[in-house]
Amino acid sequence: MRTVYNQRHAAHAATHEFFRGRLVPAFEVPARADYVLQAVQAAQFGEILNPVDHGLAPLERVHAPAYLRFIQGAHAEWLALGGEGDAFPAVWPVRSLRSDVEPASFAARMGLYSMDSGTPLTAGSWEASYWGAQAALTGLDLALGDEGRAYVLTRPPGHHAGADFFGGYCFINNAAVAAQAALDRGLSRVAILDVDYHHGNGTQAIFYERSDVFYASVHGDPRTEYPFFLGHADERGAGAGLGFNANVPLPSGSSNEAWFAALEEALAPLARYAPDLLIVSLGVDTYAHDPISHFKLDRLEFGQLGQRIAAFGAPRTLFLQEGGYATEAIGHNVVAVLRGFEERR
Ligand code: OKP
Ligand code: ZN
Repeated sequence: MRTVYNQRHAAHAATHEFFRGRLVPAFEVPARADYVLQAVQAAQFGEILNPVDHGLAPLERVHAPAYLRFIQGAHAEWLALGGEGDAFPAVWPVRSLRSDVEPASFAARMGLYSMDSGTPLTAGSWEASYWGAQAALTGLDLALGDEGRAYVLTRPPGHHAGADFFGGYCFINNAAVAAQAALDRGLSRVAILDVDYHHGNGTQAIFYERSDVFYASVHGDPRTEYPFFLGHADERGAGAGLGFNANVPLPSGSSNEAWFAALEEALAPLARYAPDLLIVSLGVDTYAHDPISHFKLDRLEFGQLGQRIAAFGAPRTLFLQEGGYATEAIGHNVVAVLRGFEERR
């Protein structure tokens, strides 16, 4: 299986993030991708390719153009106003406030276009995220070709980013961009299996009222885990999308047995859906020693996950890197998934 590596990822390098009202060292750091690259190289899975530029149009199929323009220029605006270092939002248009009018104030637009203060907007956030989406589109090219599969090594992650907001370390929703591009190239059914510890609220929201993309996720229960305000089991889609969304939340600290049972619950409706393409939002923050998450998967279980995805038997499979914060272990965990997949397919 070939890898597409977003070599511009390091342009997004936050030193700190807000946590419990304090700035703490950032978890989502460039070293994450460096470790995965080393592990993928050592595993000799095959060629490692650079992303091919597919332009802005495929991003605009998912994200509001005004949002993309904002992210593109936001850090320069922040500096021009005398801001130093990374930019953070501090005010949000919650219930009863209007979000249909774009304010002139930069601080207000930061809030309009975000969901949390835990996501530093850096000088290189746009560059890294733009090329991350290009990497996803290049991976899609491979998955739609003869090989039928690819792994996209990128950061920052994407699954929390909505059509017009950033958050949860995410700016551009790579899985959504790839899914929409696949439909635009003539596929009719795309499934997204999100195995990151955190619910992919952005991906779910983007496709919630549609039947052409089925979103299924196993994740930490939002009653206690980020992103808190989405990811409950009763969210099954709406309108034309009713029945095309499946959430399997699990309590923090759940056993591996419970996790694999939940995976089966998520895979069952996906199997009935019989997608032309399976996109895997591959977060490995389900790892037992992840510093911000609370499941218990380890090398053995990551291998079993890869095997199970292979046994699912989608005609095409695209793995996209999402979370995973036990920096030195991420590479080994990703390789375990990909190796399990390759063995079984
Ligand atoms: C992104 B992805 C920890 C607070 C948690 C948000 C977590 C985003 C996870 N300091 N902040 O789903 O792995
Ligand atoms: Zn996560």
